[in-house]
Amino acid sequence: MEIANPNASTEAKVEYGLAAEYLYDEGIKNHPAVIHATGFESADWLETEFDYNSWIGHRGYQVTSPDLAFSGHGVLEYQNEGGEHYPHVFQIRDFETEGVIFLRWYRRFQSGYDFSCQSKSNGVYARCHGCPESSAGVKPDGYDKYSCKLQFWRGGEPKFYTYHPEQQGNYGDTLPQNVGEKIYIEPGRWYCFEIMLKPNDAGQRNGEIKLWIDGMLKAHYPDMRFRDTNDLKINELDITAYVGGHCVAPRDQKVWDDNLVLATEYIGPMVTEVMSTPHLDEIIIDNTDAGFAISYSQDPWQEYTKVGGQHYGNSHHYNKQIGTGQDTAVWSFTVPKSGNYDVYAWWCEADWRPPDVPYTINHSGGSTTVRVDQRANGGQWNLLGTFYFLNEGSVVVSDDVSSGRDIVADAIRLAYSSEGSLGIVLRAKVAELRDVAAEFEAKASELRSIVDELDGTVDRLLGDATLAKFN
Ligand SMILES: [Ca+2]
Ligand SMILES: [Ca+2]
Ligand SMILES: [Ca+2]
Repeated sequence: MEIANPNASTEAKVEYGLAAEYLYDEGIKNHPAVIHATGFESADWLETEFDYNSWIGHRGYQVTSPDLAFSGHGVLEYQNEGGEHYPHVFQIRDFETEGVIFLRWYRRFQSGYDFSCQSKSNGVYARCHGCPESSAGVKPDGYDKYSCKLQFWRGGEPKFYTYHPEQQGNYGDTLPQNVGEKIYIEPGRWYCFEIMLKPNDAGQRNGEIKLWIDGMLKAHYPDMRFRDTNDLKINELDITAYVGGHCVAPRDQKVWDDNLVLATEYIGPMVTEVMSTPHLDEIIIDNTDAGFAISYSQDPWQEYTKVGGQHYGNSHHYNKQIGTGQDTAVWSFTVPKSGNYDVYAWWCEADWRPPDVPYTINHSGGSTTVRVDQRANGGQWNLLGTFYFLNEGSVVVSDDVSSGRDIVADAIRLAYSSEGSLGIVLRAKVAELRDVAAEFEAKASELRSIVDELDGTVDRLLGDATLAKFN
């Protein structure tokens, strides 16, 4: 989501993501879209925080020093050795994702860092199972591998380094920043880097890579082909700061990394207290959250769990048989402030799913049903429309579809968009008062029947001969 920082100038467009919910990234691991997160707080970060890892030419060590760390006490320190040229990479291979992936980290180059030899940085890989461990300088064939890393060129210019079947040579393509004004790295200060890799669907050229620096989009390459089979999924995270290519480190110099997060959703910069408020404008309800409920009369909803699947978080619910809308799932919420909200739905796509799944949005202006094709557009937020909410609302999905099976109920998201016109606000308030009046009416008739009953009891009592003296 894109929110202008109220403290920044109007041109600065910093995009905040899921990190905005976690001050100083504390607890960010609990977000359903987060696969890995580390602040390098302990010396055994690699062993304790990742299930599978290996390393090549290890020259990176955790150090505990609040002065050196971006956040907390610990930080990863890399040593580039003068005259040396070797890879040092931590390879994490304990996950696999169906679709888009985001990797964010903070990096600082030592003051006076000499960028005269290119230096590689963190990134993600897809490697087919059983393929060679190292295949640098081998052009991908659509079935074996693809990757996207960041690297720093002469003058401290960040560029993509990406292997894909349409690259120009045997080594990966180097792609420069192509959005707005280029950023060149100043040694001695921290930067927030985030890269996104969205693999294409096999047979289509709809892959994408993006780069953000300090939350600002700096590079975007759409229409890419990374693979020719959907089985080739992203399954490796590389953490590295090696000096490489065809030159050597000009001298001993250091690089530090901190606050690294790998997720299936945009992460954005770390926030401090002052900046956390914009995210109150967003609500996400997953099928594992308290606001989600299911009911059925035909066939029960079932939960499908798979870590890192295309669904939001690690699971989705599905209803197998199509019906007449008797089997429903509902996401209920109270908005943080009245206004127009963009309402999105997330699902997990499959060929056999229905082409017309109804999402009914119960907003303050009534109910609106939007039908979506769950055979496509899975693994992303899909806009259902913009609706006004005075305070409460809900989104309902049902099995009232024309064909297919396994209707998905996964997650919904609301993002505040505007205040709402006077007409919309007044109509919503009138509808709310109508509800209050109806409630009073119901209570009044309830009270009336109690009074009638009491009246009858009094009549009976006074008609009783033994109580006649009270007459
Ligand atoms: Ca840290
Ligand atoms: Ca989910
Ligand atoms: Ca059903």
